[in-house]
This record gives sequence, C-alpha cells and structure tokens, in this order.
Amino acid sequence: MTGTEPWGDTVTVEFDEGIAWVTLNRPDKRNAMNPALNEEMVRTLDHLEDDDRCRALVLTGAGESFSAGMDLKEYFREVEATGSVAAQLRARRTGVEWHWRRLAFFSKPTIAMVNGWCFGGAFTPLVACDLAIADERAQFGLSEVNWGIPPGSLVTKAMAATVSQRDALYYIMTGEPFDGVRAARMRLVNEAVPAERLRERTRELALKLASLNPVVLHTAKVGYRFAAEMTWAQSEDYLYAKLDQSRALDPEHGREKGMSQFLDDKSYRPGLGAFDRSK
Ligand code: ACO
Ligand code: V55
Repeated sequence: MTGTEPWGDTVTVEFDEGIAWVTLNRPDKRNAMNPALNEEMVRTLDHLEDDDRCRALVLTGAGESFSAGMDLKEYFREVEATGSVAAQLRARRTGVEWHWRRLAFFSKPTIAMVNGWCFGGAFTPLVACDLAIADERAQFGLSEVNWGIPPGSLVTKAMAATVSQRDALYYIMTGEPFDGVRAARMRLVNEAVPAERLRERTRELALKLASLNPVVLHTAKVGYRFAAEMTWAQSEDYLYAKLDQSRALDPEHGREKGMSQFLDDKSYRPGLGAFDRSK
C-alpha cells in the first residue's frame, strides 16, 4: 500500500508495531480544525479501517497542541461568508463525520493522547476515542462562552457522556480552562501523566489493545455506545445479539479457544489475564 494514502497535508500517520499514530498537523495554528483537515481526517479514518498496519489508533497533535478546536477563521467566518447554507451544512457534516461517527464506531481501538491545548470542538474527538491519556499540564477548555456562543455540535453531549452535571455545567458556563490532572480527576480522560511519560504510557496501552482480539473489542465498544442510550430490556436483547455477532464473525474462534484452555487444558485462568491467541 504505497502512494494511495489520503493523509500527508494537515494530518500525518506513522505506523509502529500495529499502532497508527495519527497526528493533527497544523502546529502553526495549534491544530485548529479547518474544513481541509476535517476532510483529510474523514479520508484518513476511512483508509485506516482497512489498513492492517493499524491495529490500534492514537490521535494526537503536532507541536504544543492537541487541537485548539474549530478554526474560527476558516471553519466559521469563511464558510459563513460564502452565504451558502449548503456550504455551512457540508462543513458541519464533515466535522461531525470524523469527530464522532467514524471515531466512536471505529473498527480498531482508539486512544486520544492529549499533548497540549484541547479546546471547544476538540472535546468531541477526545470523547469519541475509546480511551484518553493526557499530559498533566495539557490545558483543556470550553472556551465558546468566551467568544460568544454556547458549545455547538456534539461538544456538550461529549461532556454529558463523560463528566458529572456539576463539572459539565461549571466548565460549559464559566469557560475556565483546566489542566490534565483536573481532567483525569473528573474522568474526562483515563489518566494524566508527566509530559516525559506521555508517549510511552500511551504506547504501552495501545500495544495492549492491539494485542487483543479485534472482533471482540469492536463488538464490545459498539455495544457500550448503543446500550448507553437504550432501555434495559433493549440492551439485554441487543447485547446478546452483539455477543452472538462477535462469535459468528470471529475468525479466531476466541471463545472456543479460551474455554478449551481453561476447561480442558487447564493451561490458563481468565481471571488472571488475556489468553494465548496463538494457541
Ligand atoms: N482558530 C483559528 N486560528 C487559531 C485557533 C482557532 N481555534 N487557535 C489558534 N489559532 C491560530 C492563531 O490565530 C495564530 O495564528 P497566526 O499565527 O496566523 O496569528 C496561531 O494559531 C497561533 O496562535 P496563538 O494564539 O498565537 O498561540 P498561543 O500559543 O499564544 O495560544 C491558544 C494558544 C491558547 C490555544 C490560543 O491560540 C487560543 O486561545 N486559541 C483559540 C482556542 C479556542 O477558543 N478554541 C475553541 C474554538 S470554539 C470551537 O471549537 C467550537
Ligand atoms: C462547535 C463545534 C462545531 C460547530 C459549532 O462549540 C460549534 C463547538 C464541530 O463543529 O459547528
């Protein structure tokens, strides 16, 4: 697979032992998301779904920023200046397509590695990633109120899905920035680590996820996302259907293998870690 990659302009991708490091790459603009970056990210995620070099995806930003949010000039002012409702809707659709839909249901596990500034619109891809690790000194903020709008798109929904009502409304309504330590304490991210450990800790976690059964991980995460919005009765039926789907799709027959290693061979205990996929 050479010469056909859709990234390389506002997004870079590096492969390393099954990890695809996807880097938002407009460091001079603090990786603010303009329409060009949004289009490139849709194409990049689309490509990586089918690329065997990607068994886990890390989303991060070039330079001192994860992402400064939507590009106020190119995403808001210039799109509005076209006077076209269709252009406005297209820009929004393209943003949400990767910020939420492609990322939240991505076929491989995903980790947001928050290396610096994370504002406004960047909260959606942050929460759409399965897990998130932040630099203790990364700065987060819902700055919308500071420049005259309520958070739009799925930003507030992302807060509602992760943090308490008290924390969500505090930061939505004050616009005050907060650091990675605070983000971990309110469970917006899984962990905050010192800058010098950020890449290694993220890599360790990505390698762990990349080593596990991909069909199981995908059905498990999609099951979580949908069940969170269903009734208990619907969830019971749906999650059993996901379990059966996972068994039907799994080319490794992980369930039979795991059972056999525990019940027949007595070579492995499920309570003590992942079974040997190679056996
Ligand atoms: N949109 C457009 N351009 C941006 C954005 C943005 N969201 N963020 C940064 N930039 C640009 C700046 O305009 C500047 O461009 P220039 O060099 O052409 O003048 C360049 O990036 C560097 O920005 P500075 O402000 O000089 O960088 P600094 O390191 O001092 O500050 C910070 C970084 C704190 C992130 C600051 O740029 C900032 O406050 N950005 C806006 C953050 C924000 O409110 N984002 C939410 C937008 S709302 C939403 O997403 C829905
Ligand atoms: C925001 C994000 C948007 C948008 C309007 O507050 C506001 C963030 C991702 O798109 O269209």
